[in-house]
Amino acid sequence: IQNKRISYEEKKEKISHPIGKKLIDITLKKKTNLIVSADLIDTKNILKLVNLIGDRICGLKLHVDIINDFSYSFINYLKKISEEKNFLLLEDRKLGDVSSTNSLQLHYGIHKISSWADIVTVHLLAGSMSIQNLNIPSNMGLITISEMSSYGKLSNDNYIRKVLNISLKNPEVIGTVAQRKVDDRLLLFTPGIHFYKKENNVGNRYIHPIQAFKEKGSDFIIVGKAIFLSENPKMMAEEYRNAGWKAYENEL
Ligand code: 5BU
Repeated sequence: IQNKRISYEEKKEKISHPIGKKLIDITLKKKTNLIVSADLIDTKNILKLVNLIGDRICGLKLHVDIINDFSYSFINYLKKISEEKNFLLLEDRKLGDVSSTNSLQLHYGIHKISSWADIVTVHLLAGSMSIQNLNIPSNMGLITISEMSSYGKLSNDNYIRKVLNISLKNPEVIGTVAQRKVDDRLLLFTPGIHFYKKENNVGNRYIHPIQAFKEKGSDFIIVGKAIFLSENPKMMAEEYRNAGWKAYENEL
């Protein structure tokens, strides 16, 4: 029987960026490919969630610009928990401007993303040079967005192919978001995950973790509302973690 996908161990050999390797190490150590998207607007609720799910995730994804009471004590505390519980911090900033502006948005303003985030998401609408000369720390990685999960996304095959090519050529890119299999040298992140919902009423589309691994060749599932809106986020996180891990193992 032929292997249908390469293992995390093999993938780690193909990834050169330290944060990509670190993410894989965490995944192997904690046996979880689950990234939780904490789309909550109060630090108290984010920290409450993190205390419940921290042991079960390899990464916590934030939209830091939605937080009403953002502060550095919050970030420092979150950073501390992320080190204790061993997960990475992803800021889903979706930068999309020219390089000089992307750089300002990464390093300055209230959030100073580059001072704490392990990984930041970027659109490449402005072209390959938009992610050059960003002056990010060597232990910070980029995730490009090739193809979103939403209904009516504007990316076509040609656009997606170009984003993937740029992603492969830029050493600061650790992976991408796409709804299809990508080169083994990129980590593939899959948002839009839900056990039974197919879509929500505002255009996001969902697939089961099994589909993510079997059909899309995913490496990491990103789950938001299915976990943080549930009655029991701890239990739900464990269920998505198990489902993601089983779905990965089934593909080997
Ligand atoms: P949800 O509650 O599981 O739908 O949250 C999904 C999260 O992933 C949310 O923070 C989105 O901004 C994010 N997302 C997405 O849904 N689809 C995409 O293609 C990308 C990000 Br890129």
